[in-house]
Amino acid sequence: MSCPLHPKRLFLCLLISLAFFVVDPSSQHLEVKKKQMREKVREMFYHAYDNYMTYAFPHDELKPLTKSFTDSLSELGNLKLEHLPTDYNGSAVTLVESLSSLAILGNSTEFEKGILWLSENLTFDIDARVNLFECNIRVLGGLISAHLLAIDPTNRLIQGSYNNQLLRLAEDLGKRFLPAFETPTGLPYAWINLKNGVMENETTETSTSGCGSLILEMGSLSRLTGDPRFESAALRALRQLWRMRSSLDLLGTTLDVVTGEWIEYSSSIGAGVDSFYEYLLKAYILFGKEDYWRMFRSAYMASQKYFRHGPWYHEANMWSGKPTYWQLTSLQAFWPGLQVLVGDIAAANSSHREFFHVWEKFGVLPERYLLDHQIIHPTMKYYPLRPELAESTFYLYQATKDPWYLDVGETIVKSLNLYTKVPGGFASVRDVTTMQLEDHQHSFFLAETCKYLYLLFDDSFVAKRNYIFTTEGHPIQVVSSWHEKLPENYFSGNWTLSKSGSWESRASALSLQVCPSIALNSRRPKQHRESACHVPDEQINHKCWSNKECGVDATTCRLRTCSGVGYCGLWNPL
Ligand code: DMJ
Repeated sequence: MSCPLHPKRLFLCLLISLAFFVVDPSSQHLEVKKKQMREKVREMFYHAYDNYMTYAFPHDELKPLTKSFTDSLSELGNLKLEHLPTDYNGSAVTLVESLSSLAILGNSTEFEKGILWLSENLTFDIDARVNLFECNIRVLGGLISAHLLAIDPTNRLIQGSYNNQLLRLAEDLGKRFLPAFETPTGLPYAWINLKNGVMENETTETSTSGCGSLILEMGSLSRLTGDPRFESAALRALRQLWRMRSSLDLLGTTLDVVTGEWIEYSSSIGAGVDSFYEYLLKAYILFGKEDYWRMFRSAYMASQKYFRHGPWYHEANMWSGKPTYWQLTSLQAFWPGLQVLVGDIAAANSSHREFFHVWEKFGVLPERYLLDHQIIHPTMKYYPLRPELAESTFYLYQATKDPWYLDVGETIVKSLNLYTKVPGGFASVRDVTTMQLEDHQHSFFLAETCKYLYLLFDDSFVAKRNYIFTTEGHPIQVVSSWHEKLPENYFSGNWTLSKSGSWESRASALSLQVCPSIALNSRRPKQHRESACHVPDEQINHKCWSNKECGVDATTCRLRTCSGVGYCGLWNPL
């Protein structure tokens, strides 16, 4: 500001300048609240972590009610403990899953201690049948992410020397995955024995998410090791899956990896499919391959057309598009977070409100809620400490900075402490109508639930760096050298990508920056753009009679149109 030295003007200038330094009491209040909340979440994380380390480590997961352990990595393969080698002590899954959270909390001592222990003790040479998807997102993803955090100089997490021990463990595990992909279709078996490969008479049934959500971890492993086999196996499976889509661009939920036939035709954004969508978009962000975006765009459009009913998403038959099941599943609550990455903030906001409404109704989110009857599913009444609502809340707060999302986070924190905290950790809820507990603290509570809640109240980690989060909440750095071809405009640091031409304004929330369009505006002041911080839809519930009611999409700046069934969306292909 320039202040010419005339006394009257000088006084005015002083007043104006002072105003800049007066702290807005509401923002001060917000900062105090954020600080209190992040301390509460920190306490939650350490309550879960310390109990795990005391009563369960080096086994996989904690049983918080009996203060004992479970070896879930192999239990996930339905093996009873007596089938495991007698000297088997677990694979410390919760420790592997906790490393990236420890890094975000800035606990370099525990992070480094964990790495040392794993590098000296962790082995995958065990006769255990494990679920490929779970082992990939939890163990491979956890190791790769911690490796990237360890070598990122901005984190200063390692005091001594780090010799890529985690990457070597990841490479060993990745190699043990490869036999699963040796099928006529290239689609991987759902189960693999880490020591012996695919077992005799192994089931050939798997899920869409099971074979379509491997590319982030296996692609990163290839980029880091220079061994292309991991990425090409995961990519081949993804492409095969995409070839199996219906003419409506929908995929079923389960399939046969040998015949390549669909088993379950009902399609959704929830269980069995969820992370397939997530990985198409995030693979595009991470690897910059146009193919991923093309697949994602078609799949996303189809999801909006066939599943969406206002803020809700029901299931539909992949061939006919006709609704099958009208149910909300708690896994679907990740969807608004994904929509933030797409830039579809208005849609994200309206769905998120509905999930939160159900959370408030029960105190936590039940696994299934029947939308047509507005009642809880008779048997799936559990809440295993899932992270999805906290995850979406974090993304929406990043995109809008609307303090209402902090209140949502506070409600989630209160519920978790009220209903699930026990002296030995945090226990899953068996029945949300009675709040009866179950003796299990899943590792994703540390990898995701606590992490997203913490990031909601302290975004310094994401503000300074450009990371995407895997479906298990493990951060992977977005680096331009991994991009197939560099975007035409690459704003280092702040932007994942930005292109000219018809795609140009789809920079945005992809890099988790706030108000991206405003920043873009300042570079090209004459160009009109909507900001992701404003919800541009005229129709907040997205219902419409004509195109002109639908407004402009926040981040893509493309015109929304009214669909045949009366909902605004990005229906027109680019
Ligand atoms: C996590 O293991 C992952 O997010 C996965 O994709 C599905 N959801 C669970 C936790 O609910």
